[in-house]
This record gives sequence, structure tokens and C-alpha cells, in this order.
Amino acid sequence: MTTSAHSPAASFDLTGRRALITGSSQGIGLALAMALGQAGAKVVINGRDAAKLDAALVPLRAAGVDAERFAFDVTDEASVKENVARIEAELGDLHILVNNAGINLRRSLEDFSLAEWHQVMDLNLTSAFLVSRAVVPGMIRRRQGKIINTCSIMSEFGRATTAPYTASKGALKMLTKAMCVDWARHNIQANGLGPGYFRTEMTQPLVDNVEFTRWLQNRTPSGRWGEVHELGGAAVFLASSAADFVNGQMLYVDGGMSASL
Ligand code: GCO
Repeated sequence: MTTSAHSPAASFDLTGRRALITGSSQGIGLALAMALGQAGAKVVINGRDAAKLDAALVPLRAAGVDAERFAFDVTDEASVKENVARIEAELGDLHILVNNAGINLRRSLEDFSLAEWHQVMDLNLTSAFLVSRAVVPGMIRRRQGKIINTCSIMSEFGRATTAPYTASKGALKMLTKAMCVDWARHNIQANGLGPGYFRTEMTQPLVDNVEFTRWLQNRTPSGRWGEVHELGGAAVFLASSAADFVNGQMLYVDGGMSASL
């Protein structure tokens, strides 16, 4: 198949680009790292637990992905600055940033402590600000950059017991649009990836709940949980030159959930 510079096939190729994916030692983050790597990107995975990151490197490298790991806390401003500088000094430029780190705590809103509120907001929202602010100067200098924020179906809908998470994901959707407005003039594209319900370590308690899974199957037009590899194509698209004129948008990968009552 011949591919010219603007052919759709060539435009999905990430060869020559390096991607940092935060919160990628497992779950959606690791799946996104695998997808970007298999599309040609060199990937840098991140988390707070070095041992979990070392374990995550095994499947990536077994799949032929050029992968490195940097263990640091994306909610710690000094650590973010230090480690982004180390990555760029030791490995090279960062062309793609996936702000994926996040947690979900579940209980009724009145039962959350202020500390738990801040814990969710710091990891799900503020980390995207801190890491993007550290990475974007290089993108501005090079006049090229891709930022993908892992939002959620909860960027649009609430569900009982998930108020801080829902608020953080709604805010992350709007931060994505704000990034677009501030940085598009530097040829930086910032978009949101909105997973529906996927089988991950974070959702395992829900997967194990027969009643919840029955609700989910009825609520989702596709009638099932998503599998994390099914997010890869959307991430590769948003990270690639195929999406150079896509900016400030949300791409939902949710089996049709956000299209239905
Ligand atoms: C929940 C789930 C959701 C999913 C995901 C959906 O408790 O409802 O954890 O929040 O994690 O965010 O996109």
C-alpha cells in the first residue's frame, strides 16, 4: 500500500515521537502506553510505585515497544519539574503527553473528608496542570505537541457515590478546552479521551458486583464492559498527525452510553 505524507495510513504513524503517559503502571494508562508504542512512539510510563512500573515494562518490551519508566508523584510540583527535566535530558523531547493518572473513591458526598476531596482533585485534575505546565515549554519551542487528557463518561454524567471523581473529570474536560485555547497557536493540540465503563483494577469492585454489571449491560447500547485495548485506536488517532486540526474536543469511547437515555 503506498502512503504519501498526507495519506491517512501514514498520518497515524507515531514513529519518531516520544510519549509520557502518567498513571500507566496498570489499567487504562498501561493500555494507552501499549497502543502508542505499537504505533511507533517511544513511551515513558509513570506511577509512584517503581516495582509496579518495572512489572509494566515487561509486556511493553515483549511487544517490541521502546519503553522506559520514571517513578514520581504527579501531584508533587517539585518532583514533576525535576522528573520532566530528567526525562528530556536523558531520553529526549516529549512530543505527546497523556494525562491519565487518576483515582476514584466511592461514597455519598456528605461522607467525604476534605482530605479525600483534595486527594481526588490533586491526582485527577491538578496533576494534569502540573505535568502539562512542565512539558509544554518544549512543545512551544518546537511548535509541536499533543496533549491527551483521560477524562471520562463522568465528564458528562454523575453517578451516585462518585461526586469528587465526577467533578474532577468534568473540570478536566474544561481544562482540555482551556489548553486548546491557550496553546493552539503553538501548534499544540489538546483533546480529551472519554472512556465509558472498562474492566480495570479501578472498576474491579463494580465488575464483581453482579447487580451493577447487569445495570451496566442494560445502560450501555453495546451491552457490555469495554476492554482497555479498545481505547488504543482513539489514543493513537489523537496523538497522531491525523488529528492535527482536532483541538479542544472530547472523544468518547463508551459503547454508546453517552448517546442513550
Ligand atoms: C464508577 C466508575 C466510573 C468509571 C469510569 C467511567 O464508579 O462509576 O469508577 O467512574 O471508572 O470513570 O468512565
